[in-house]
Amino acid sequence: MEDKRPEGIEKYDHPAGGWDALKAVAKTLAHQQIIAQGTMTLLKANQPEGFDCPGCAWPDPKHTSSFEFCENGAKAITWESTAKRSGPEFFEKHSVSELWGWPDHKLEDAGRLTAPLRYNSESDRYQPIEWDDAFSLIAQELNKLDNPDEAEFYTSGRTSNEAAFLYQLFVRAFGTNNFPDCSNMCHEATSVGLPKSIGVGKGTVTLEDFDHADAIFSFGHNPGTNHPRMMTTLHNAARRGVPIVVFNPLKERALERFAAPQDPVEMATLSSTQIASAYHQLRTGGDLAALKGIMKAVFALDTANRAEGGPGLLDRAFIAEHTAGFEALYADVDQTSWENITFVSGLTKEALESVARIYVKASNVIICYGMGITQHTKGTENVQQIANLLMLRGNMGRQGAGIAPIRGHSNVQGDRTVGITEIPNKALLDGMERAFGFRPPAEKGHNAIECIEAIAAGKSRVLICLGGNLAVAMSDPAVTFEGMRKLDLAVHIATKLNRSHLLTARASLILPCLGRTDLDTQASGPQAVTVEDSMSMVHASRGFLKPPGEMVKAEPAIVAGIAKATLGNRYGIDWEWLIADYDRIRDKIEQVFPDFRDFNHRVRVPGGFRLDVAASFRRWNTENGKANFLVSAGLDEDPLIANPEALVLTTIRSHDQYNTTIYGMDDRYRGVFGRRDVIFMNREDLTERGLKDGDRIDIRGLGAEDPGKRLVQGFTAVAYNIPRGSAAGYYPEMNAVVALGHHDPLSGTPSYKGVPITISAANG
Ligand SMILES: Nc1nc2c(c(=O)[nH]1)N[C@H]1C(S)=C(S)[C@@H](COP(=O)(O)OP(=O)(O)OC[C@H]3O[C@@H](n4cnc5c(=O)[nH]c(N)nc54)[C@H](O)[C@@H]3O)O[C@H]1N2
Ligand SMILES: Nc1nc2c(c(=O)[nH]1)N[C@H]1C(S)=C(S)[C@@H](COP(=O)(O)OP(=O)(O)OC[C@H]3O[C@@H](n4cnc5c(=O)[nH]c(N)nc54)[C@H](O)[C@@H]3O)O[C@H]1N2
Ligand SMILES: [Mo]
Repeated sequence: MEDKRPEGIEKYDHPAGGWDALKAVAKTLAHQQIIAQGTMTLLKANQPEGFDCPGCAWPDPKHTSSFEFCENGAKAITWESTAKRSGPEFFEKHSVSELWGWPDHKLEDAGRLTAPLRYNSESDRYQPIEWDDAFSLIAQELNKLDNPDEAEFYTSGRTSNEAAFLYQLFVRAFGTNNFPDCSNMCHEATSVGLPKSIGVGKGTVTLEDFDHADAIFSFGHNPGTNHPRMMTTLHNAARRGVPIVVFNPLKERALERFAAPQDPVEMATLSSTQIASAYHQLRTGGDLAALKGIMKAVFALDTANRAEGGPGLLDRAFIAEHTAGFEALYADVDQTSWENITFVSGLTKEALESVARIYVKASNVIICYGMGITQHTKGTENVQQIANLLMLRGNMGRQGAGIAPIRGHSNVQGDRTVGITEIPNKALLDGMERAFGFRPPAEKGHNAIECIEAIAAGKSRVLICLGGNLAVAMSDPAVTFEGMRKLDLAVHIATKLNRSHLLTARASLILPCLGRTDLDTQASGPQAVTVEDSMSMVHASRGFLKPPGEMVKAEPAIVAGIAKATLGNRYGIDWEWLIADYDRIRDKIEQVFPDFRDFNHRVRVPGGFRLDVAASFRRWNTENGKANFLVSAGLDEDPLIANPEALVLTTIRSHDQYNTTIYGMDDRYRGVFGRRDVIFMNREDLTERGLKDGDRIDIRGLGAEDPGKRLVQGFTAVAYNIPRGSAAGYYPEMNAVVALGHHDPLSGTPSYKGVPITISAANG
C-alpha cells in the first residue's frame, strides 16, 4: 500500500511529450484568450518569414522546417501574445504596495504593458509619463553622476542583436563597461572556461553533427522542459541506437522516455521511445568528480589496451599536434583516488568505468551540458573538464563530435557576440573605433554579482535594465532588494510587469517594449531583427502581430531615445538615422565584427548563416595557439564534508515556468500539481532528521556571513528519487537561501546548483 502523498504530489508515469503536451498547449491558449490568433501565431514560429521563438536557443533545422511542435515554446509565445493588458488603468487601480503582495505569476499575468510609466511616491502608484519626459529624466540622472561607472546597464537574453548592439554602443559612448547580463548567471562559466581550453566561449557543434555522433553525453540539463525541440534530436539519436548517457541527480522524465508529438505512431499507440541508454544519478555538485572518474577509467582502458599490444585508446596524434597540458592533466587524474571520486560523485567505480567503455568505443562523441554544470562554485572548471574528456580522443573540431553548451535565453549568445560584455577585448575596442571613431573604455566593468554589490554598497546609483527581472533572478533577495530600493534611478524596459519593477528607487520608470512576435515598424517600414542560436547560427526574426498598444516602442527605438537624450550628438552618432532602418545597424555590426561579413545579404538567405567558430575547424585562438588540457585541483568542495548536518540544494525550473516568469503552478513530469512550495529530498535524509514525506520544514542557507538572514519557511518536504545528501527546490523561490558571495570565483556565476542548506521542522 502506498503512503498518502502530500497534497498536489502525484505519481506521473506517462512519457514526456505525447498527448499531455498537446493538452497543455490548448489550456495555455485558452487562458491567454487568444485561441484564434494564437494558433496562427504558433505556426509562424521559426519559419523563414516568421519570428524566432523566444522560448529557447536550440537551433532549427535551417529555420526552414515545417512547424516543430514544442509545448513550452507555445507557452512562451502565447504568454507574450496574450490579449491581456496592464495599461495605465491597471496601475491606477493597484498601488505598488498592493502589487508587491501579488505572486510573481499574477504580476505578469496582468498582461502586456502599454504605456511608459513613472512611479509617484505620493500616490504609491505608477502613472503615465510622455516618452520624451522619460528620456529626459534618464539623461538628467545619468549626466549628473560623478562617473559613468556609477551606472549599471543590465541585459536579459531576449534582446535582439540590433537592440543589444545599439545598447552597448550607447553605454560605451557614455563611458563604462558595466554590462551585467543574464549570461553572468547562466553560461558565464562557458564564456570564461572555454576560451582558455579551446579559444572560443561557444559550443563547437552544429545540429547536423548530432546525426553523425555515435555517443551523446548529457550533463545537467533538462531538455524536455527547457529545450523541448532538442527532444526531436535526442529522439532520433535514440532510435538510431546511439547511446545517450545522462548525468543528473533527478530522473527527468523526458530523458527517460519521450513520445514525439510529431510521431503519428507514438501518438496513436500511446507508445514512446527510451532516451537515456544509461542514467547516472550523481550527487549535486558531483560532476567534477564524475568527469575525473571517467577520465581515470579511460586512462586505465588505454593502458590495458597498450599492454595487450594495441594502439591505445587516446587520440595521441591529436594530443601531440593540437594540445598542451596533457601530462599535468594525467598526473592530476592519476593522483585522484577512486575513494574520493565515488564519495563526491555518489557514483560507483563500476558505473564510471561503464561510461568510459562507451566513450572509448564511440568514434564521435558530443557532450551537452546546461546549468547543472555551470551554476557551481567550480562551474568554470566543470566546463573545462568536459573539454578535457572530449579532447582525450580528439572529439573536438570534427564532424559528429564536440562540446554543446545548451544556452538559455533565445538570444543570450547573440547579445554577447555583438558586444554585451563587461570585459571588452582588443578586437571589440578596435572594431568600435573603426566603426564610430572613438575608443571606448577598456577597464573591466561589473558583472551581475558585482553590479548588485555596487548597488548594495550605494556606489552605483542608476540601474537600467533591457529586459529581465534582475532582482528576482539574482541570489540573496535580502541584500539585492534592499540595495535596489536605494537607487537614484531604476529603469525597466519590459514587456510585462515583474517584481524588479516594484523595487522602486528615488525615481523609477517602466518603459513598455515590443516582443519577438510583434510587428516592428520604423521610418523605412517593417523591420526584422536578428538572433544567434546555441550553435552560432544567425537568422532573421520578423514579428507580425499588431503591437499591444500605440505607445509601445521597439527596443532599438527606446535605446536610441535614451542615447540621444543623454549623449546629444556625441561622436557624431545619429541615433534616429540608425533606427530608421535596421539594415544600417547591421552594417555597423559588420564594421565592428568582421565575422558578420556581408551581414545584410547573408541574413536574407532562408536559414541565415553560421558565425565562424574557429575551434570547429581545429583552429585554437588561445594564447599558445593550442587546445589546452586544464587542471582543476581537487574535487568540488562539498559542504557535507565540512558540516554533516548540511544538504546540497540545487535550484531548478518547473515545467510551467520561464525563468522568473511563472506560467502556472504545475510541474507535470515531476508529479507536482498546483504548488511550488516543495523541497525534493531523499527519504532517508528525512528520516535521519526525524522528518517524513509531507512535513512542513524551514530551510536555512549556510554561508560565510549572517546565515540567519537566509531562510525559507513552511515549505513541504517531498520524499523523492534523489541521491542522499542532495535536495532540490524551485528557482526563484529558493534564491532566498543563496548567499550573494556564493559564486564561482572565476566566472562570477552564482552557485545556484550547489547551495549548502540545513533543514528543520517548520517553526509554527
Ligand atoms: N520552458 C523553459 N525553457 C527555458 C527556460 C525556462 O525557464 N523554461 N530557461 C531558459 C534558460 S535562461 C536557461 S539557462 C535554460 C536552462 O535549462 P537547464 O540547464 O535544463 O536548466 P535547469 O532547470 O536549471 O536544469 C538543470 C538540470 O540540471 C540538473 N542538475 C541540478 N544540479 C545538478 C548537478 O549538480 N549536476 C548535474 N549533472 N545536474 C544537475 C537538474 O536536475 C535539471 O535537470 O533553459 C532555457 N529555456
Ligand atoms: N536560483 C536560481 N536563480 C537563477 C537561475 C537558476 O537556475 N536558479 N537561473 C539563472 C539564469 S540561467 C538566468 S538566464 C537568469 C534569468 O534572468 P532574467 O533574464 O533577468 O529573467 P527573466 O525571468 O527571463 O525575465 C523575465 C522578464 O523579462 C521581460 N521580458 C520578456 N520578454 C521581453 C522582451 O522581449 N523584451 C524585454 N525588454 N523584456 C522582456 C518581462 O518583463 C519578464 O518579466 O536567472 C538566473 N537565476
Ligand atoms: Mo539562462
